Amino acid sequence: MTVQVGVLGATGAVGQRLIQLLEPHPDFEIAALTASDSSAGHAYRDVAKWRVDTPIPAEIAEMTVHATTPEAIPDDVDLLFSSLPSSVGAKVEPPFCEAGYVVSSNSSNSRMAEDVPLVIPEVNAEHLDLLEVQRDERGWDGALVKNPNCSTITFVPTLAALAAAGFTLEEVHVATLQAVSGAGYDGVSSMEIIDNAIPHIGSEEEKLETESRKLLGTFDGAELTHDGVEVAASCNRIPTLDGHLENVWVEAEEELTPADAADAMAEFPALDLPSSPDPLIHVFEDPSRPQPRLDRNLGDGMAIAAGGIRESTFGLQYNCLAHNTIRGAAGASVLNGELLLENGYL
Ligand code: 11C
Repeated sequence: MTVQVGVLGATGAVGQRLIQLLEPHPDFEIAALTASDSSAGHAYRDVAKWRVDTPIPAEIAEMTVHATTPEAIPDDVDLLFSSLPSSVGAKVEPPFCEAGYVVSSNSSNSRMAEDVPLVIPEVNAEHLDLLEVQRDERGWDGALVKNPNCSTITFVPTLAALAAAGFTLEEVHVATLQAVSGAGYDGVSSMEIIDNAIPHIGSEEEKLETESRKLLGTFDGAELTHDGVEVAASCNRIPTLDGHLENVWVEAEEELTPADAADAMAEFPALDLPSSPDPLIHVFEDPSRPQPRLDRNLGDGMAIAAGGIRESTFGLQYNCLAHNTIRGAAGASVLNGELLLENGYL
């Protein structure tokens, strides 16, 4: 069965990545594109300012862009991928859900709402059932599922691997070195930050600290309990194009050796979904890997890379990396779409 899908916010940096990933997708077919009112009514090629690294698909180029309202979406569309600015997402996503659409959203609004599943399928697929609570509470025929922030997605799978191997995580410190594409078009043009690093990125640190505990939490069928692990984050923008690199320190209740951690990460399973890479986590022995330019495209940009796993005075220390606009954003939403399909929500 092919599901007809739409992309909300199709002209932005993540919207373009969504089109790049969805156009050849085995289960999804792009049937609608939306953008701001000023782009509506125009051919996509005329308003997209296409910047991703493969050519704009010919059929997509000719599609007419719609305004971002439920009335503008063709009736046969069942699933919407949203990469809207969060202030816009907060206003327009609920009406789409009310109108019966299932929305897989990368936008940061509502990520921490208690009845909105925040999902990385390999980590907490079972949280998707929170949609039953959401539908009861909100009376929606549709549904809203979120993926986390790109820098959260980079390190949480490594923590989940340690937890799955039986380690009880007590405290985590994470320092990020984030690529400029995380800031969208403005970020890419800010490559003039070369010879510089900026030790502040909006509300990024809070997102890593809160989203990680929600993702690692447990859902008992009625209520979600956030994990008790303490997380402290420090976020930095550096002049790389794509790929967020992170330094992580973990303290566990049990003794956790570098060999235990490497095994846990290497063995953490992928899922049988089209966009879940196998292996999910590549573990490097070379302490100078992973690096953004060398390793961001592992698993077609959907894998996590880890390395430099060592003992530190604080506990275990390692580095990890993910492609921020693929695994961390567009690919994350597509993967959640695949999970929604597998679980009968479409
Ligand atoms: C950045 N992580 O690199 C941000 C971009 O919450 O989805 C993504 C913001 C978000 O600037």
